[in-house]
Amino acid sequence: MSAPPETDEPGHLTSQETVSTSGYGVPGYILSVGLLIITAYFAYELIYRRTKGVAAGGPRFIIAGPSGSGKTALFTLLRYGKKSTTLPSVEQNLTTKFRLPNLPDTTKPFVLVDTPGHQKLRHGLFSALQTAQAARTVHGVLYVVDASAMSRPERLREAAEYMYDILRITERVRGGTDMLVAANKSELFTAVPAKRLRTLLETELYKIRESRAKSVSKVAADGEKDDSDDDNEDIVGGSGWLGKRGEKGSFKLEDLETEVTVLDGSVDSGKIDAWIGWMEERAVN
Ligand SMILES: Nc1nc2c(ncn2[C@@H]2O[C@H](COP(=O)(O)OP(=O)(O)OP(=O)(O)O)[C@@H](O)[C@H]2O)c(=O)[nH]1
Ligand SMILES: [Mg+2]
Repeated sequence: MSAPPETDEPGHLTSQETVSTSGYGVPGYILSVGLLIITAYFAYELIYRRTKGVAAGGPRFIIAGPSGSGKTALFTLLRYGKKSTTLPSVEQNLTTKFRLPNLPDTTKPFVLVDTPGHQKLRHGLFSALQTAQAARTVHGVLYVVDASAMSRPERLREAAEYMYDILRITERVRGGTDMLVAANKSELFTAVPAKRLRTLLETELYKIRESRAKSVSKVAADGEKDDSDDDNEDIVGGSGWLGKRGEKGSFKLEDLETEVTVLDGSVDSGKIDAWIGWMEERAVN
């Protein structure tokens, strides 16, 4: 193999030197960088979508609420237009083909997610909501409660506790994420009407905030934990303050960034028009 022609003349470059100083041709170098960028992009997309669970991306509504309130029954009615018997859910139901009846056919379908209400299975909702908020793909949360059970203190407390945890997340984004409290089973004579339910929930949310704040102060006083870094706490069971700091004496949902609407309805009686209207208003905004 013969060596490339060389020259001692300063400033004189051989044809090889003008092409490359590293052993790669210029087009090859550009190609390598291009390939690297493309590979990195696809790797990022793959990992991001997998880990963040946004593979089924797009605007979405998320159904949450205590167990037995009628979430899966509502999901089935919204998605398939019919009632069906349900079992307590152990995992999420998700459709990417949810259409709202009064929106034009040209509107892209929405993602509708139904989450299990059992206390031990709620982490899925918390992470799905946080992910959707981060990706700005959530139109609203439908918080379904069994209105016929809301005159029972322990059931009301459970509904308010879970709602409190969700509101702590919806409050994290500017303007909040809208929430519909769907007061289901309103056809039953024991059902608490929407207006009254709103007041009951506010009173209960206030009590929860007080008791969580008290337990944090106690722990802090015992020297186990400093409550100054409230925002970094775990949401679930955390002490996180809901509403304006320093607000005492009462709790009003209207003071939150999150717009909370309470509306009666009944999946069993097919009385869900008001809830659909609420979704349609948010879907076009
Ligand atoms: N009376 C009455 N019963 C209803 C209504 N909607 C749902 N139910 C019943 O409530 C029960 C629970 O409904 P589900 O949809 O399984 O409840 P869920 O909220 O999905 O419960 P989890 O999956 O355990 O979180 C079922 O027996 C439903 O038939 C309603 O409007 N009125
Ligand atoms: Mg269910």
